Parts: sequence; C-alpha cells; structure tokens
Amino acid sequence: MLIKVIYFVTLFMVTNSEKNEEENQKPHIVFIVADDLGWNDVSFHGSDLIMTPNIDVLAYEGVILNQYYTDTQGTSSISALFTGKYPMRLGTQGASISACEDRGIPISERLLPAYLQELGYSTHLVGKWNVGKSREHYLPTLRGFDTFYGFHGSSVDYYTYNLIETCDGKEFFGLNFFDNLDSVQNLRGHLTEIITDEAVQIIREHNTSTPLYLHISQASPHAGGGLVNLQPPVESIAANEHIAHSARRLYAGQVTSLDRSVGQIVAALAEKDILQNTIILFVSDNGAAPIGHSQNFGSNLPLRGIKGTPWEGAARSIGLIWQAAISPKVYDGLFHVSDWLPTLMNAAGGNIVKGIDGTNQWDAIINDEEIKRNDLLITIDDLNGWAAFREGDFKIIVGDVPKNISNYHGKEFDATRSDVPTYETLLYECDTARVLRETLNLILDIDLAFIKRNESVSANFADNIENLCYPTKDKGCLFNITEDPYEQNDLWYTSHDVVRHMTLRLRTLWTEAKPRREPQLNLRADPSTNNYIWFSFVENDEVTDESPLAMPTFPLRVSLGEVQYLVNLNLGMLKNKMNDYITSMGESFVKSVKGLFAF
Ligand SMILES: *[C@@H]1O[C@H](CO)[C@@H](O)[C@H](O)[C@H]1NC(C)=O
Ligand SMILES: *[C@@H]1O[C@H](CO)[C@@H](O)[C@H](O)[C@H]1NC(C)=O
Ligand SMILES: *[C@@H]1O[C@H](CO)[C@@H](O)[C@H](O)[C@H]1NC(C)=O
Ligand SMILES: *[C@@H]1O[C@H](CO)[C@@H](O)[C@H](O)[C@H]1NC(C)=O
Ligand SMILES: [Ca+2]
Repeated sequence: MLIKVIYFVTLFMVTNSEKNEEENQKPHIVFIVADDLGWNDVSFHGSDLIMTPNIDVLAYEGVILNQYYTDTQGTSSISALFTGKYPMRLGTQGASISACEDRGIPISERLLPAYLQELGYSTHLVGKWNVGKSREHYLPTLRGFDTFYGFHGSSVDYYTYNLIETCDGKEFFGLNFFDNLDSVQNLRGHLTEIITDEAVQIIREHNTSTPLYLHISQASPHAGGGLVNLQPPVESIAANEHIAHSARRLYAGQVTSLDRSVGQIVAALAEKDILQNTIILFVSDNGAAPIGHSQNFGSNLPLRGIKGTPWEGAARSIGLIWQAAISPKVYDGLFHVSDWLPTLMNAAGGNIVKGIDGTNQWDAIINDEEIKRNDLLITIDDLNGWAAFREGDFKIIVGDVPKNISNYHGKEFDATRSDVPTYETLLYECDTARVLRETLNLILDIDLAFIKRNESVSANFADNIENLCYPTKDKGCLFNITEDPYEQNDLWYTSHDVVRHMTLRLRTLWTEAKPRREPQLNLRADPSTNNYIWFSFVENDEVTDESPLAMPTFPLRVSLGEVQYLVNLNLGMLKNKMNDYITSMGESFVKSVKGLFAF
C-alpha cells in the first residue's frame, strides 16, 4: 500500500515537472512557404478542383489569415518576411534577384533566424533562398541559419536540380542545390519529396531540449528551372484526372504533392511528440502566374491580376497559423508579411524589435486583442513604375500597369471532364486529420469547417470586366476592398479626400524607397566555368563602382486638387502647431507678448 502511494507520488512529481518543463519551453516553429501558389489553388478558399486536405485541416483547426498581404514576387516578399521591413527600404523590391545579378538583402540587416538563434533556437532552412547569393556573405548559413539544404535562385528543375537563366542573351545552366556551402551531387527523385524528406529528417534528429525553427521553403508549385515548366511527381497527376485542362492538371499535381508534404511534416512532428508545442505556419510567397513570366497555370481567381502586378491576385496571399491551443477562426485584420518577425519574436518570448515596418500581431490573433495594423504598403516597384497602398477598407494603385496582366486570368482552368473527388472524405482521411485525431484528440468538425470555408470563400463574384479601372499616370484607381475585393468599382472620382489622403501617404513612402537599377547581369556568374555548378561570383569585399541613384518621379501627375489638399493640410497643421506652442508656453508667452500691447 505504502509502496503504491510512494509510487503515485513520485509519478505525480515526475509528470508535473515534465509538464513544467514543457510549459516553460519556447514553442517550436515550423514555417512552410509555397512558391507562387494562387488564391484559388487551395480548397479551404473554395477551390473545388484542386484538393488540399492536409493544408485545409490546419486552416480549419487554426487561424485563416483572410487579409494576408505579401509583396508581389519572391525576393521582395521573402526579404520582408526575414527582416520585418518593406522591401523598398532594402533595394529588394520589384523583380526577383536574377542568378547573374550581384544583389541581396544588405548584410547590415539582421534576419529572423539570427534573432531566433539568439533566443536559443536551432535554425534550419530547407528549400529556396533567393534573397542573395552573388557573394558568400549573403548565404543563409551566414545570416542566422545553422544549416541550409536547398537552392539559391528563383527556381530549379524538379528532377535535375538545375537552374537555367538567360544572362545578356546567353543561356547559363548549372546545378543549383547545396548542403550548407557545398553543392550536392547524386541527388535522386522529385524535388518536393527531397525537401520534405530533409525536413522530416531534421525533425527526427532534433534534440528537443532546444526549440526548433524549421523554415521549409518549397519550390512547388513554381514553374521549373527554366526550360521545362510543370513537373509534378507522376502519381500526383492521377489524383487530378478530373481536371480537363492539361497544364492545369500538371499544376494541380504539383499542389497535390505539396499538400502531401504538409501531412508528412505534421506526422513527423507528432511522431517526435512535439506537435502539441509547435506553431505551424503555411503561406504562399505571392500569387500565381496563370500567364506571363514563370507561368505555372495557377489561378488567383476571383482576384485580379497575376504575380508581379499591384493587383490583389499578386499580393493577397494564402496564410494560416496552426497551434494546438489556438481557437479556430478567420482573422480579418490586415496582416503583412513583415509582421512575421515581430509576431514570432513575441511567440518565442523575445524582445520587441525596433525600427521595422512589421507589427506584432500575436496578441490580436491569439487573445483577440485589438488589431494594431490599419494600413500597409502593398508594393513599390520603381522599375516598372507603379505602387499600391492599403489603409482601412481602401486600396489605392498608381502607375501604368499593362492591361493584359490586370484582368481575371485562368477561367479556362476550371473545366472538368469527370467527377470531382468527394472533399469530405479527403478531409477525414488525410494525414493531418488522422494525426490530429490520434495524437491530440482533435476531431475535425466538418460543419464548422464548411462555415469557415464559406467565410474565406469569395462570394458574389461577377466577372464584370466592362468598366474595370486601369491606372495611368494621370489617374490611379481607388477601391473599397472590404466591399469590393475584386477591384471592380473605382471610387477615384467619388472619394476625393480619400484619394488625396492616400496619394499623399504613398508619395511619402515613395520618397523613403531605396531606388533600384535595371539588373546588371554579370557574366562571371556563368556556371560552365565551374563544372556547371552555380556559385558565388563576387568577393565579399569587392566594391562595385556604381553611381548613386535617385528615385524616379512618383508615377502619378500632381493635380490641382492634390495641391489644394496639401496646402489646406499644412495650414491646418500650422494652426495646430501655433495653438500647441501658445498653450505650452502659457504664462511666459502672455508675459512676453504683453509688451506688444503696451500702448
Ligand atoms: C540534448 O541536449 C542536451 C543539452 O545540451 C544534452 O544534455 C543531451 O544529452 C542532448 N540529448 C541528446 C539525445 O543528444
Ligand atoms: C502584355 O503586353 C506587353 C506589351 O504589349 C507584352 O510585351 C507582354 O508580353 C504581354 N504580357 C502578357 C502576359 O501577355
Ligand atoms: C456554404 O456555401 C454554399 C454555397 O453558397 C452553401 O450551399 C452551403 O450551405 C454553405 N455552407 C455552410 C455551412 O454555410
Ligand atoms: C467599405 O465598404 C464596407 C462594406 O460595404 C462598408 O461597411 C464601409 O463603410 C466602407 N468603407 C468606407 C470607409 O466607406
Ligand atoms: Ca514566388
């Protein structure tokens, strides 16, 4: 009897102290980034054709970020993610870094992995980098990642791991896959699976006495490394046989393999017994390219535009947060990609990072506290000459944006040729649902899931392209995005004060930008001089002789109304300043001006 009591007491103490340890431990962070995955390409947003049950279960059991804004391309978005700053402050705005270009996130910047490293995290990057590789000091293991296994450039062939890029009219090609600083030879298999296997391996081998930050930056569903575009694993094509459009079916295969990868990662976390203490994030770095450069046959519908443009289809991206303890919801606050740094720092118990554009959103999301962000810079692209800004319900776009990339693209992808698989069944049976059920006893409530799906689905979309606004240098576009997420009803002529206020704010941000020059393509990057392996081709301390640039003029001509607004605003501010001054001076002011009236 006594023995039993002692046994129980000991057991109790042990469990209790283990529990405390667990509670005191910082959360593990697994950050999964998809490349060029469109708004319409996950089924939790309502896509009926491409099924993403593993991703969807995380969305339904977690927080769907319904107004998650990235920038419009990979380099710009990911540099904001890692620095917490708008890319235009870093010279990483606009078109992504080319493989022959000497550019990267300036080394004066401190990146998210370095901050987390300081908090005791083991930090690992698997997959894509593309925020600088021309110089060695730009590479991930010199920027805060303990390990790196992946590729540097914008994309890679899914089977040869080559990157092909045209530099000054010459076609360069070579291996683009690395283990820390070394190239990796003898790889076999499909890239998505290689990346997933490595991520799973890192989870298995992780010593859980330190918190884990695992950043998995998938290539999928980006088009392949140059010549060959859509390269899904063969077996994932079969899952999409109901899709009639050939290229769309191959694209869907890429998404299917990405979705399975998410299930495998969740399962590995459960196997390691750390799922209950892990924050999982799943996002896309920007919208899809249904047409145009790096076309992948993804779809942003019903949002307008394609990757690289200032339209919602490029910048309003897929985003979700899952954590065992989180109450499921759709978060409607504005969230910008630069918010991850301060938000995750908060989640990890770190200090507030100052001097950044990102806002800490953890308390708003987790504890329903007040939403702190009311505006965000969507994009400034000085080379193309356009910009977009969001404040409250409104979005303003200025600059000349070509019409042929500003419409609703990819409607033809929706054709089906046979019955679509039953969504509910896929949801119940996928790895993520099974693992959550078996390890955390979380049973998916399908009714709630469908309510959430409906909330995040874009309803009432009419493909009305009759009177769409296309911005020019003389007139921008203004939309109430809350009411009109499809950017169909231009309010430019009916909301003068909003237009003037937002133009002024955007002009101010424009003047704060670090200008970019046209990419200077350096032929020293040629991999054929290095056994067909891409490499860093500029010395860290090499000084490039480039004259300073000035920001081009703001891509909207000043109107009389804008000048009048500015004058009124300044007069108003002057009046307020005078009032403040007089009030603050109080008695002494009265004394000093009394002399004036001494007659
Ligand atoms: C994990 O790390 C802790 C602290 O550094 C160490 O004491 C322990 O031996 C490690 N465990 C394994 C399995 O390596
Ligand atoms: C759009 O039009 C421009 C100019 O006419 C052309 O250069 C470009 O290739 C077109 N883009 C697409 C995606 O069709
Ligand atoms: C979701 O929307 C669809 C289509 O509008 C509707 O048929 C269905 O009843 C809705 N489901 C829920 C749970 O609200
Ligand atoms: C934008 O539209 C929403 C939905 O119709 C409306 O509630 C809101 O008042 C509008 N915003 C402004 C500032 O007019
Ligand atoms: Ca991308």
